[in-house]
Amino acid sequence: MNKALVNKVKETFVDKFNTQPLVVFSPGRINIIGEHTDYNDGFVFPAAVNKGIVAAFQKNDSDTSLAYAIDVDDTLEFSVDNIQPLAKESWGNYVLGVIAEIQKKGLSVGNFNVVFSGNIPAGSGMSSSAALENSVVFGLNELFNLGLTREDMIFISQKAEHNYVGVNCGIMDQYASMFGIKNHALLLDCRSIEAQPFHIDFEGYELMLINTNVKHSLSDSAYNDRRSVCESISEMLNIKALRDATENDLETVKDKVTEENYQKALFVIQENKRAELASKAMSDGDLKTLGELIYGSHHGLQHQYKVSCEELDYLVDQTKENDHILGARMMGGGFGGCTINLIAKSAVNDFKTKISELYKNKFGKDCSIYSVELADGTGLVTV
Ligand code: GAF
Repeated sequence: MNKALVNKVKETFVDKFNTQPLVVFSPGRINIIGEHTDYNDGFVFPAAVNKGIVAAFQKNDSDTSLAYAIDVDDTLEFSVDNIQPLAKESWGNYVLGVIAEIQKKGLSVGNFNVVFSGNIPAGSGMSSSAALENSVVFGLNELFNLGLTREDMIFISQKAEHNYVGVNCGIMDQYASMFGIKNHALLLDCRSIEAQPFHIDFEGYELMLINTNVKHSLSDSAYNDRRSVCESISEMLNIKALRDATENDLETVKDKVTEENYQKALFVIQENKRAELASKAMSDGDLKTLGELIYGSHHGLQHQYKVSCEELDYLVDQTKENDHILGARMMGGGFGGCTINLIAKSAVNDFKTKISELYKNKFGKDCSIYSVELADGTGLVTV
């Protein structure tokens, strides 16, 4: 977490509202492997990072709430007694959606003021949305003593995203952001919502993100389409989710689905397996195998699930001839955002220079490169 960010949010709150706030930090996440498996009840391997959203809250005993987003310099005014969705793509839907979902549980919140700012690069695929939702539900839970558990909170955040933002996301992002553990990644079973923490120490290697700095606009609708395809094939197979299917099971409906959709379901089944194998490789300290699985994940996301894009594929392709990089793939929902790379620490500087130049020459724009630190999940900021 970034102290300057916390101070900025706190000071802005005090300037605006003349009272001391309760401050929450909620992190973004990376995902080592297991992409588009969460809404198929499968395995994912995310970790919370030290970039996120800081939110400062206080009750205001009035009939209006004010939410101010420093980063877009925009204020939203509303009453908790009349929560309605805003136009699509309004940042306020993340806030209002959480309030609506809290109210659906029969819990009541009063009016309040909140100020937000964050340092997760927009569109990077590091889930600023889950961080924002979690910061709101966590802050309101504290402020109004709602008695929600962390598990309750992640499902509230997820439903806010479904019902107010319009993305039928799985639970990975909200889970990682809420339950992150410093220096650990979490092998999460998205059916049981149980996770096994893995201490991440790759010795001479590290995880590096490269942001394409693009976000292609079809991402939300394509995401929901992919989810529907998975659900309809599960229904055909008479199972709860694709997590329950083997490749042989899928063969039995091959002639009832298009080749494209067959490949998508096959990807999910294979990606789920890769996530499990990755945890084994990590337990064995077998980074070579981990890297191969990561490349396999990208190949499937690009050619079978079809959620990659030219910029992501280019960044991954450039790593393939580099002996110091064991694996690279697109991360998150797709159509832009970051690649995640397993790279030798000794090679980071040279590769950064090289890839920055290549990317700029190819696409006429800069990529951004971040080293990640794995962090604790959502919590109160006490300093
Ligand atoms: C997005 C979603 F929000 C997650 O639930 C997950 O499905 C991910 O895309 C793909 O793995 O981040």
